[in-house]
Amino acid sequence: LALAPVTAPPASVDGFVREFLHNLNFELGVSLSASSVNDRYLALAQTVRDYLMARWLDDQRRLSEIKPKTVCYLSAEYLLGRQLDNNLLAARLTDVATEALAACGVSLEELREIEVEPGLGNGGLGRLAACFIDSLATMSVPSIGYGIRYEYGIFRQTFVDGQQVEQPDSWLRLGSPWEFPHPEAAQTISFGGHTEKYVDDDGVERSRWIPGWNVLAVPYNYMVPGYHNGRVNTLRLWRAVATSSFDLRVFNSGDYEEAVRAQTYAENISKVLYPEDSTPQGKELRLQQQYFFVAASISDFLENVLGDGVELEKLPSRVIFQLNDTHPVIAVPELMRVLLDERRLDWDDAWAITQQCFAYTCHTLLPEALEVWSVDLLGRLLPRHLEIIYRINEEFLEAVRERFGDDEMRIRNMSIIGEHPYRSVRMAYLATVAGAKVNGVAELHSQLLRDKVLPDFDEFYPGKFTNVTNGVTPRRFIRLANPDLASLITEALGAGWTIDLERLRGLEAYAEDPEFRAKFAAVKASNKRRLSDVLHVRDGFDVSEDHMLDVMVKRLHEYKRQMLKVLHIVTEYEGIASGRVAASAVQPRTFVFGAKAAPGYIMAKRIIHLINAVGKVVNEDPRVEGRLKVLFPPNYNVTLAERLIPAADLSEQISLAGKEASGTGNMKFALNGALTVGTDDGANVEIRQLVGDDNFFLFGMTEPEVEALWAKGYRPADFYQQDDDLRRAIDLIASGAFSDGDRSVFEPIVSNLLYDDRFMVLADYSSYIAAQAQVDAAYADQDAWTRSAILNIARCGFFSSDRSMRDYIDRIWHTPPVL
Ligand code: DL6
Repeated sequence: LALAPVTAPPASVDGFVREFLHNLNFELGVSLSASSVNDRYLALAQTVRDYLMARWLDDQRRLSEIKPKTVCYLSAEYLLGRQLDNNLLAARLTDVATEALAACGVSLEELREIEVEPGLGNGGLGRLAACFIDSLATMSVPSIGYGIRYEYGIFRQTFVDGQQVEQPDSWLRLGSPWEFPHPEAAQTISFGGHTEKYVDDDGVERSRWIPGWNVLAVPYNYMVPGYHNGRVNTLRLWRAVATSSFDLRVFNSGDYEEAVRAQTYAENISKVLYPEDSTPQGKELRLQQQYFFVAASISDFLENVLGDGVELEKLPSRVIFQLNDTHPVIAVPELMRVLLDERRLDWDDAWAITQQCFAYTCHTLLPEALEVWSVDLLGRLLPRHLEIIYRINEEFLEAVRERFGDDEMRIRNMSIIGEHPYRSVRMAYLATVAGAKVNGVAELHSQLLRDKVLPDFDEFYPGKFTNVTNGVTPRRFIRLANPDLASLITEALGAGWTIDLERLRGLEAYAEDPEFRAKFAAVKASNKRRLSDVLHVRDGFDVSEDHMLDVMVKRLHEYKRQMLKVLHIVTEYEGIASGRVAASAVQPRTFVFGAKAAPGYIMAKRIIHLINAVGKVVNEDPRVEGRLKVLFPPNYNVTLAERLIPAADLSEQISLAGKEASGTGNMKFALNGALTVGTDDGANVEIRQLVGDDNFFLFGMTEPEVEALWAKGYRPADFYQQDDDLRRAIDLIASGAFSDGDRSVFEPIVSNLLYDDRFMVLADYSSYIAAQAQVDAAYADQDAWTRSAILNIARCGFFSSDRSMRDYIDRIWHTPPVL
């Protein structure tokens, strides 16, 4: 009996009802009639888990027997979004659950709405990781996602007088039914202390680390179900727990605060998601977080997944650790430390293995986002790792010298240790030296990475650099987010497109079919109504079906240029308010923003304030006759994205060329039939190539033009002087028109634009305004617009994260599916 396999409950309505009521009664301890909505949600989540459990356990057992090469995706962020619907869909349970709950008098819709999404990521990078693990499960690729179980995810954004105020995100407060804690499997993770030399039994001189303090890393496992393939992979997130919860002696002496200090210190490691995006601060806690989760993950893989008796030389045939940006790069010296100090390999063998076990994805081009750690801090927190990094660097620079001679400039430029403004470890360089492959996340980004960011490394390591263009999961971002569009596609093409997105090509023919276009337009209109309902309840906003829905949602960052969008809105408004343009001549538009600013990023917060201030004036001015509307729902997250994107007509992707590594929102919009107004940047370039110039509104300088203008000397004030519309828009902001006459409120924004403007908003303004005029003209022909929208969908199948995974497998991982 003990060996009987776990079986799933019967996938019938009756079976589901029984399981649901059992969980409600026996796991939550309430009767149906006395249960709260949260009780029912928790019981439902447990029921879905029960259906997935047999497959999960079976997959773990099979994989431990087969011992395939496994992708260990190391990422400090996973922006998962809500789990319930995704898991119901993957397990083909949506209909059964709907019926079963209805039979119990419970509305699935109501339960859906109370789920709190785990916001364990800042933006694109974290959401990409979530798309990737979905695709890996759907493609039956053996993989484990490793990360951190933050107690508080990305902050909840509220607006007070139009300004961002951050609230803690206590996502665990009402229970967290999707996780499986395993305190018994905790790993001990060490920090601090010192190293010492010793001679081992074979007479070999070695180093060892005598750590100063430890914490426990407790694994929390999450199911990652594949779509309709019965596969369930694992996401393993680590929580920090103090080794001894408090010092009883101190506690007994009455000093409670001191007694729990060590506990608090240790547990802070997984307390909060670092709220920075792109501009890492040199905070000790962040380095602790990084080392904490990679050390636990490597140890977990070696001890629990790899299994006994595997020769370490064979490690590269069993694992590839994919480094999601520089955050997990401290894993490189950690694997070296384990191989050298714990497994007693010699340096050359350990290094040969390590170099085959890692690959590195870079997600940025901004120099300030390339992470460095001061040697002081690293040496204090991880002294043995610093020694190892020094030796890696020594040997690397020796090889560079051998190849290029004593070119000191080159040596200084390539050294993993930087000297200015302080001695530091350049994590991107370490990852590049150690990684078997290095990839950028869109064609243009990968090219610029090779040509501009790491050119010496590209020369030194021919063939190491490659590109894998990002992708998004069609399950969450089409099937779940846009069910009516999904049905329409299935009606036209059959069901296979969800796992073979290139099949969307078949829609090209339908773009020419007036009946299909009418159906598509009806879906868009209904998505706008649905969005309006959501925003009405959430924020008291209404969205009119007759308005073009023009959406810019992404983190607030100057390089992404929300400011350019604001100038467009102010230009449109100023035209009407001054009487130069009749309100009736303007295409009715609702502009929607969604954006969080990093709490310490003052300029980004000012821009949020300005957007809200402009919105207030525009929305309340009767001269506008309601034809322009600005909505800025607070707390943009995955859940809101799933409502906004399907309703959008126009997708704003307007970063300065050469700054956005890829973008993934741009792909989600195009796949939901929004047309893009965008620069030649990131994955926009590939979107435009695929959808064609006629179905994309291109504007702005190209990356070489940006460079040329910088080289020549960029003077934003010249653009202000020479363009009447631009001058009027900036003057209106400067006049206090959006700040109750107080000119000082937005003065820092105005002077930044006029005298600095690092991201060249003013230089691209006129081209952007011209593109927006084309957008207006195109939207006037609704049928032609709809045709373009359908063509966007038809031609964007390339942007499935399944394709990204295939590219990683072919170019980097070499980890075939295990069916
Ligand atoms: O690759 C995912 C995503 C890209 O789509 C964005 O273009 C890029 O800005 C973002 N990068 C980061 C960088 N963080 N750090 N370091 O979030 O990655």
